[in-house]
Amino acid sequence: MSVGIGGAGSKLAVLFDPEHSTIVNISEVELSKVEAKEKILAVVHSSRGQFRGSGKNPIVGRMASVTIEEQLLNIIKGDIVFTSTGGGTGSGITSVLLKKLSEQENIPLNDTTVFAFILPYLGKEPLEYVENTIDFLMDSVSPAIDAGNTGNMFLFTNKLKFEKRLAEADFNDLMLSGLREFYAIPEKNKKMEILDGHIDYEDFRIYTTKPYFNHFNVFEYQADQPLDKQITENINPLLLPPEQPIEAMFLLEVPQKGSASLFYDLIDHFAKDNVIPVYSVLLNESLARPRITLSMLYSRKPKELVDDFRELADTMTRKKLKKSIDQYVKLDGRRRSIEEEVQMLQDDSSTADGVLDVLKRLRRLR
Ligand SMILES: Nc1nc2c(ncn2[C@@H]2O[C@H](COP(=O)(O)OP(=O)(O)OP(=O)(O)O)[C@@H](O)[C@H]2O)c(=O)[nH]1
Ligand SMILES: [Mg+2]
Repeated sequence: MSVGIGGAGSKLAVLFDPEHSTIVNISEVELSKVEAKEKILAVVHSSRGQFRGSGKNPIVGRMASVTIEEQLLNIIKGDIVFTSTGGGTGSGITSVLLKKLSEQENIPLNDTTVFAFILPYLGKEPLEYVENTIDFLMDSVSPAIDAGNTGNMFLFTNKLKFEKRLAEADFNDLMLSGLREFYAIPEKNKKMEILDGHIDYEDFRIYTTKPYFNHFNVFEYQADQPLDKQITENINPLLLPPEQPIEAMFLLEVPQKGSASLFYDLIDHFAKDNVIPVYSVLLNESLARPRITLSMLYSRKPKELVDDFRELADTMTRKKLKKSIDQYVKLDGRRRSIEEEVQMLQDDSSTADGVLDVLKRLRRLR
């Protein structure tokens, strides 16, 4: 089952699992626009009545979570939660959930929650989204990773959406078709002929309950190209780039049984860094070439992760400050050239006094 919190989270949760999705928002309008199995309105009042959005303010999201956090903590057990890190509702409510999870003693394997975060594209999205993301990663994701009480975390980025100018719905489909392929690994193992290894639902579940960032991709295996190069070239552009993997999982689908031994190349690749992947090789005669679904788990200090964001936020803040100074304070500290000075005087006085002024000023300027 999937749970979506806030605007982006709700749309993605429903796309990922239309039959079993729950969406959460403080905005009735946003809730009504998405078709979901269950809808939860987080009630939060101001003097003007129920909030219709947080106005990009995570404090409002956190206030709203008070009425629903117990209910939500139960619902998210064993599920995947989608939220943007930039909006106020999603990041505010999710920050409370992450804090509560971090404080728990022992979370049984089957109750562990996977998180999919959507990060804004630096430089193309409003400063508030970038600042909220920095706070969310530092104050909520980092302690949650340290506590080890969550499952995998996917760090999606809107970079490609802006670079390729994709329609939001098309981009969401793209993001989720990849994620669905990763989640299809145990199902494929159940249905297709296994040639080597095995990943059943339990193996898959154990892998996704580990508290690391998950970077995955699907690509065709080019037998004539070095594997290291192929792996580097097939970094998923919809996710933040991975670090050195701690664990890995792959599914190799081959069109003929004779190609099954290609998987040893993958094992060798990861063994160089002492990583022993969970894997399976399946026969898929509908393919023209072998195909790999590869996932790597890595750990990265969120501090490093946010450095890029912070640098950009600083630049954006400076630009914003400069803009408001330019708008409200007219400071003309520039010295005029003599020609400009003469021109100005000629413009505002053609009288004899004016000519005298010109002469006086010219002397002063010299
Ligand atoms: N990929 C993708 N990103 C989205 C989508 N909708 C919003 N976003 C991104 O999500 C961030 C804004 O967060 P929202 O989820 O809309 O905000 P919210 O959690 O509802 O919080 P409010 O500020 O209260 O509206 C920005 O970075 C948007 O680019 C979507 O459908 N797909
Ligand atoms: Mg919203």
